[in-house]
Amino acid sequence: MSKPSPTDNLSLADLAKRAAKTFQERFDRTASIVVAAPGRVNIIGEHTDYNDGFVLPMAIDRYTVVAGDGSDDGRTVRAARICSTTMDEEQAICLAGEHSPPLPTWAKYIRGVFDAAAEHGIVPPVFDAVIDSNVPLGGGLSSSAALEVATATFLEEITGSRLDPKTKALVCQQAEHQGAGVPCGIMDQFSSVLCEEGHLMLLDCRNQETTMVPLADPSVTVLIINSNVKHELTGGEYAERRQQCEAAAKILQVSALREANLTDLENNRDNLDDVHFRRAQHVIGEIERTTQCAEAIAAGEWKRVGELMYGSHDSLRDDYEVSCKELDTLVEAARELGPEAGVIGSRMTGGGFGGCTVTLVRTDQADRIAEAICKKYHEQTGIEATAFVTPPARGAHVIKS
Ligand code: GAF
Repeated sequence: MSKPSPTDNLSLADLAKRAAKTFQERFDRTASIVVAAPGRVNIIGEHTDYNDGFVLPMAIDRYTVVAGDGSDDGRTVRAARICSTTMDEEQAICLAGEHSPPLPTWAKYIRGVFDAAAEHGIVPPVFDAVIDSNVPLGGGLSSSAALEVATATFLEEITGSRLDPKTKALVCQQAEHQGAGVPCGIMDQFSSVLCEEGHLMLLDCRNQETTMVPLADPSVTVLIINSNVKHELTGGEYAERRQQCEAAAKILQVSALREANLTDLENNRDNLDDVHFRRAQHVIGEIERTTQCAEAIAAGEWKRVGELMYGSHDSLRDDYEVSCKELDTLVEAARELGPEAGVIGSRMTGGGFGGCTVTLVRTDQADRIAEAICKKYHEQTGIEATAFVTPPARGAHVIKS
């Protein structure tokens, strides 16, 4: 594996211990509550969630941990003191009402969860907390969803009030909308809350029903490779894609692209411009690929899984235009190695414009494959990629209470 970051190999137990120790050092008492929420990787079903489609993510064994304790130090402003080790920063975040001066982004996500949870009657007492994480930041592995869901799990624990898991995920999605101003779909927060160890989660984003798909073949492993680039572009690309999908759905006279099929699209070729046609073609095709891929994984039809993953990547690159040269380089390196070298399939994962690829590989070849892809990537781009393998991990949970 190439260049692990210092926290890459940290187990959840060690991460939790580290957060609790930092809490003790900073606040001079024991953390009474420790909770964790994972990042996610999406195996297939990209940019389908906000089109009422299917997605097939799993939780990764990289977590955000919150260690904290209620505080009765009589502070006059009702604010939580929160120390982020990842950001190396501490903020007093008001539990409600106006906050001045403006908060940094990571704290806005937390404040967003306070606000959204309050709408469901969950209002915490004043508390102190430390946040620690080994979810790579900005890598398309949902570090922000992990932060939101860990915060919501902490609020549940400190108040003793439980949210229904789907409501909890929606509370966290609302926090993301407010915190980052990105009109994201439901995949990331649902994954962090609901995913189960050993399973992929087929999520129907129309009715929010989940089907757990076991990833039970020990000879198959999930390899994540971080391109270590994040193209900022104008920042509005995600919202623009979403608007284009809505406009295409309108022209096709359906409430969401989930309701259309490729024949409807073909019949409307003259009514859609090239861009809207291609955006809709990606989404409609991707929704179909996702359910097919879940079936192929359950049946152990790995050749088919590979075809669907490459099909997804090509469509994201050509029709949806959310890939980039670095992600394409990683996927092409995997594709060139092929099944003889133990590669099942590969694609970009997450929103795009940088971040990670997900590659299904034969377990006994994982190290060699990661090394070969990272080497090729470095030769072609001059950038060091970072690779790790992960089993499908457990969703948000309480470690100590
Ligand atoms: C981001 C969003 F947050 C998700 O909702 C999803 O749309 C994804 O991009 C693309 O599949 O992670």
